[in-house]
Amino acid sequence: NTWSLSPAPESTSHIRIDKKYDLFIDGKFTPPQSKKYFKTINPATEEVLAEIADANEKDVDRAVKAARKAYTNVWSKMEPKERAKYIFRIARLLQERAREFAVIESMDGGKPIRESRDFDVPTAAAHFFYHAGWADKLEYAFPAKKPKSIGVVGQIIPWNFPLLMASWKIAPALAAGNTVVLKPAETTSLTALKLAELIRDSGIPDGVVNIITGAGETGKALVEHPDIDKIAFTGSTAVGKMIQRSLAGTNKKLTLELGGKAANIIFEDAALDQAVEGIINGIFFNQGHVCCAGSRVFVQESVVDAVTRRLEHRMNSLIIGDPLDKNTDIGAINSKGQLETVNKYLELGQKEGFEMFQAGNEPPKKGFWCKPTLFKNVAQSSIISKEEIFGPVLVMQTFRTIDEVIDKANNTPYGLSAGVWTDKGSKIFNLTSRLKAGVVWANTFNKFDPTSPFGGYKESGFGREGGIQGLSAYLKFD
Ligand code: TXE
Repeated sequence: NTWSLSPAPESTSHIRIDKKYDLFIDGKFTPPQSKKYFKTINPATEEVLAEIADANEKDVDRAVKAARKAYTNVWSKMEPKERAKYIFRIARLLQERAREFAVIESMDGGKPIRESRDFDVPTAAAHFFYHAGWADKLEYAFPAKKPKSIGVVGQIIPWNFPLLMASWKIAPALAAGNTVVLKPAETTSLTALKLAELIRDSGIPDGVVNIITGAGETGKALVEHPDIDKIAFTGSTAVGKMIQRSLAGTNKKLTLELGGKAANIIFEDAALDQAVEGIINGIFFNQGHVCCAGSRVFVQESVVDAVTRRLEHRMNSLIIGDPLDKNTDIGAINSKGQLETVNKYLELGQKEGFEMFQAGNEPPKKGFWCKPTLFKNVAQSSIISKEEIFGPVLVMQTFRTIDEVIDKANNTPYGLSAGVWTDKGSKIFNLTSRLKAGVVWANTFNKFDPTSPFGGYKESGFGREGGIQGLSAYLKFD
């Protein structure tokens, strides 16, 4: 990993989490006019970590006004190379404070420290570095198109990659010359608020980035605010559709990154041990709280026994437990509500009559946990093979021919990602052009890079994040 970090600390005693967090508006932390706060808990222990301000419509209005003022008076007038310096500084500060961010991300969201330390935080820093580079080169990125900033951007993000999603949203918006009001998800606001502190420390002008906290009502107020020029949303397909409906008839721009039900396809000629690692990474990374998770595995009939044997063996070695333990593979489910959703699908899968295999050690008594789960020989028509579960639950199906597996893989309302495991390059090219997915990984899975655009088709949304395509979503060309 190019952005490698020092190991996570054994003790978390020097990690500062305040008792109470206010809203970050116009460069300062300010109490909510609502006077309300809600609690954020550690899903691995159920302990309260902090109280978080619950922004109401007036608070949203204050944040949008601050962003507008900063856009008009400062940010849109600033030399692009100056803007670049601030984005670069944010990246550097994030690298310097990487340990703190990794620990808090794992405490607030439940993900294993190995993942927050080696993936979330370094990839977030990489996004700021990458976009700092674009800020003064927009005319080279879009020759003859006269790129211009859009204005004030409202951004709403989910709880599965809180810091990383904040960086995917904020970095390109700033590089393109916009100002931002961002709302993190209510169960995981802490690293976004820590990022607010860091952004303030970068010296960026007040009001360029505003971070407001709250639940769906706060998000709704942001979407509906008349002085927002663009909304960027990552979250559930249901809320994405609501936002799309509420913006109909307005001039606001919109990009949506929604759910998925990705196919991970294993051919008989694949290196099976590697493919099994790819299946494990595809579905158990971040407890399966991943929009592009390889939640449907398709195994060619001739190798189904060999793959199942290896997969079960590998699943048995996974360690569930304390997210701050460096040996942990499967951390806590993000919230009680999400655990209930996942459990509902486990019951449904068994009721539908499919054989269920669960592995791993007994999880701790307190907290929200789900053992890594495999449903075998699942029918195409079943609910568990159709709906996004968003937990560590894998659904296995079989196939004989390429055409059959393409039909099955595309038989979903989603179209975010897919994986192909084979020794034959020709098969890879055949599949990548015929699978209706925004990203297709070959002999790997869940690989992300700021230079590569990410996004979906169909009910997985529209617009791209990352690369030149992601940058263009924050520009206008008229
Ligand atoms: O998502 P929501 P939830 C899927 C996943 C999961 C399900 C429900 O299947 O089980 O969605 O998760 C804000 N106007 N994904 O209910 O509600 C909310 O505060 C504006 C897939 O937690 O979509 C949060 O900041 N904003 C997904 C953000 O939307 C609103 C990631 C996402 O929460 C709003 C998350 C409203 N009316 C869940 N209501 C992915 N694609 O990665 C809520 N929000």
